[in-house]
Amino acid sequence: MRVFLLLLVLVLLQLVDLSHGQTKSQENNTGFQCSARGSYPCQAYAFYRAQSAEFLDLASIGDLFQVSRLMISKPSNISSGSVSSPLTPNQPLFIPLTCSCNSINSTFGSISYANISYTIKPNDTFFLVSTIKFENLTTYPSVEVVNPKLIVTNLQIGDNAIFPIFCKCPDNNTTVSNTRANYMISYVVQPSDNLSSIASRFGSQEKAIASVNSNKFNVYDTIFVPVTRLPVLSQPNTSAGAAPSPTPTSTGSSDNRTGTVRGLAIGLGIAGLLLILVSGLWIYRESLLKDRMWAARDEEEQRQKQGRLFLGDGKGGGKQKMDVKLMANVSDCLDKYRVFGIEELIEATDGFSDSCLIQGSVYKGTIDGEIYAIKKMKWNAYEELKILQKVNHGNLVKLEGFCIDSEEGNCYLVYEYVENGSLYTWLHEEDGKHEKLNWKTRVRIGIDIANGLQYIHEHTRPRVVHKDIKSSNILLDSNMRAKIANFGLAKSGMNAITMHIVGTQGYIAPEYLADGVVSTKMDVFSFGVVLLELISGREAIDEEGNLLWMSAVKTFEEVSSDQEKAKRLREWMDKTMLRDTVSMDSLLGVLGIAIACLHKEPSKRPSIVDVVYALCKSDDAGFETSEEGIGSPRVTAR
Ligand SMILES: *[C@@H]1O[C@H](CO)[C@@H](O)[C@H](O)[C@H]1NC(C)=O
Ligand SMILES: *[C@@H]1O[C@H](CO)[C@@H](O)[C@H](O)[C@H]1NC(C)=O
Ligand SMILES: *[C@@H]1O[C@H](CO)[C@@H](O)[C@H](O)[C@H]1NC(C)=O
Ligand SMILES: *[C@@H]1O[C@H](CO)[C@@H](O)[C@H](O)[C@H]1NC(C)=O
Ligand SMILES: *[C@@H]1O[C@H](CO)[C@@H](O)[C@H](O)[C@H]1NC(C)=O
Ligand SMILES: *[C@@H]1O[C@H](CO)[C@@H](O)[C@H](O)[C@H]1NC(C)=O
Ligand SMILES: *[C@@H]1O[C@H](CO)[C@@H](O)[C@H](O)[C@H]1NC(C)=O
Ligand SMILES: *[C@@H]1O[C@H](CO)[C@@H](O)[C@H](O)[C@H]1NC(C)=O
Ligand SMILES: *[C@@H]1O[C@H](CO)[C@@H](O)[C@H](O)[C@H]1NC(C)=O
Ligand SMILES: CC(=O)N[C@H]1CO[C@H](CO)[C@@H](O)[C@@H]1O
Repeated sequence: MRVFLLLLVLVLLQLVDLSHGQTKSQENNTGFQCSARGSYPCQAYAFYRAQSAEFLDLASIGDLFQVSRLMISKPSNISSGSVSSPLTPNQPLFIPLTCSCNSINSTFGSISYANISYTIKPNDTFFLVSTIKFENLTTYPSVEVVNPKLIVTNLQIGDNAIFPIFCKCPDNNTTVSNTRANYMISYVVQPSDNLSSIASRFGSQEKAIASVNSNKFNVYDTIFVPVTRLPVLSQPNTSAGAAPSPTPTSTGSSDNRTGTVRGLAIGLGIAGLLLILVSGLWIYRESLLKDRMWAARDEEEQRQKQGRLFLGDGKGGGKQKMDVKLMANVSDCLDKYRVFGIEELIEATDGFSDSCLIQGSVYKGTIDGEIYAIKKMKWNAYEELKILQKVNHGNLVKLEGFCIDSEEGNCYLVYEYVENGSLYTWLHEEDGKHEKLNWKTRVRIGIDIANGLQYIHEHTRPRVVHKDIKSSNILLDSNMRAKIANFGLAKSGMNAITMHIVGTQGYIAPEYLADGVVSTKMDVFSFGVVLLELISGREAIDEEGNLLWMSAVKTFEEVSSDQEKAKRLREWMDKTMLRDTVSMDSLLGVLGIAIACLHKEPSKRPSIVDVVYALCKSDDAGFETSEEGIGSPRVTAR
């Protein structure tokens, strides 16, 4: 070990030496400064190559960047038929990003990036995730800057970190061939590149690239390529190679002063990298050793902690009846979430006063200036906690922490506060506060819910079934993007049979009601009902107890002529949407999807993957609605 330490010191010394050199390498890049005036946020794109085996399909890359497969396939010139096919190594992709200018603190200033949240997995370090999974589209020093609360050397599996994917927004002065640039592509310089090859690959100009990047850049630096429109990538099957097609170069004088990739710099970069790798490994090894040593102790301590939590301050002596096992389970989550004190929550919610009540047993509370939604439960929070700690997706409501009040025997889950409340109130409450949603927004909401479901059905192991999808469990944020809430009934594991039927009348799939069969297809069914609510503006079950889905099936099932169907739909739909122009094709498309989801036979219902795909497609202007509506991204064939 001593020898190793000595080596490390030598290595560090050398590192210091290197960083005194002239080249500022990407490894030392904490991010790109921005000023929030005007152009932020904007639509941007990252150029990404499908590389490691883990990321050879659009679904896993989509999960990594928190976008749907279609949002990648469209700008990347991948036909919609092959979104499910595996990608070939080195296949080029454009990943859409929402680029914003984020203030770090007053001394540090603001840097521009796209927020990508990422859950730490075994063996992850900021360095490895930045350089391998995100392929150097960010750097670990920048990850450290935007995650001041995480300790680099002590990352826990399940921690949430923001990976700031570098991006930049063009301003009025950013031009390519005297035309204002519409997008900036974040691009990581490869060893074989030079400025002119990059410019021609993306249909930009050397001068334009030089004007928005610092004077020198090295291999594996992220640079920004301004373009007036996204170039068309040529995908493996349509042409010979995996390289993007060089789009015709715009004319423009080259500016050789800048942008030379220097061999020396590469050498230094790689040496530095190796050194950091070695020290990273060492730190990892150390922490591993430590972990083992502490594991036994921790266990003991945890047990004691549980005891303490359970017993409260000792006054609650009579509460031993509470489920000890449950408490033991909850303690698994202690280190992943903020544990709130009951006093904190009481203060935040004005003593759980009615004025803070959102709905049911959910209260709105402000803690340290942040607003949270606080759900009060009896001791049955464990299932929800267990499931929520596995999931992390923009279309699922995020759990921030919890609190256990042993005095009262209550458990509180503390969630992110979602500003605009539930979809149910927007659709069904006539309080004058809620403007009627237009069709475009409704379709977007449908796609968001489907994306959230796709995540829990397809990308969690074991799969999670929500079991209680309904409009009151769909929350809308300030941009009217939907998030699925309330995992209180959710189940992990598939095809279980339950005796104990739970769920909400009007949304429950028939096979579950009849036989208690739990499968992802029951969520698909309930989702179909939510689509019907979006189309019709009616409630899932009316005052006389008529089920919406039955009414829809009866109205539309037998009709084969499109004309007749359209006629009935015009009768049936939410008429408030007629204030805007609504595409009948789009309505019919979504109705068709809803009806398919409601098939009595679960195996005949589409999977949520098919639903996501069909929904995006059924929308005429699929591209615009499935994207953040900034600018109008277009894939232009030249
Ligand atoms: C980063 O680069 C700057 C200048 O290029 C240098 O002064 C600084 O020491 C470097 N920082 C690190 C952590 O290497
Ligand atoms: C990709 O773009 C090329 C034109 O460069 C076009 O011929 C081809 O059909 C496109 N491929 C797909 C899958 O859209
Ligand atoms: C990104 O995260 C920062 C804080 O972490 C927040 O201030 C900012 O609004 C977020 N931006 C987007 C586009 O979500
Ligand atoms: C993490 O690293 C250990 C040891 O290097 C290895 O055995 C294990 O398979 C790795 N785990 C994952 C998930 O890659
Ligand atoms: C990222 O950069 C490092 C050097 O800093 C390099 O070793 C690594 O291969 C790069 N990753 C990718 C995916 O190109
Ligand atoms: C501002 O942020 C930087 C980067 O995280 C940090 O080094 C610095 O200490 C912070 N300054 C203050 C005043 O918080
Ligand atoms: C950019 O130009 C547009 C219109 O041409 C103008 O409205 C906007 O204020 C300009 N922004 C800046 C930062 O100059
Ligand atoms: C644009 O360029 C003009 C002159 O070239 C300069 O005065 C102005 O500050 C620039 N604006 C921005 C937003 O960079
Ligand atoms: C840039 O690279 C291309 C091939 O990748 C080569 O043909 C060209 O000569 C290079 N230009 C310079 C200035 O090195
Ligand atoms: C349409 C087309 O060109 N398809 C080809 C895609 O690539 C496979 C394997 O390389 C060929 O077999 C297909 O014909």
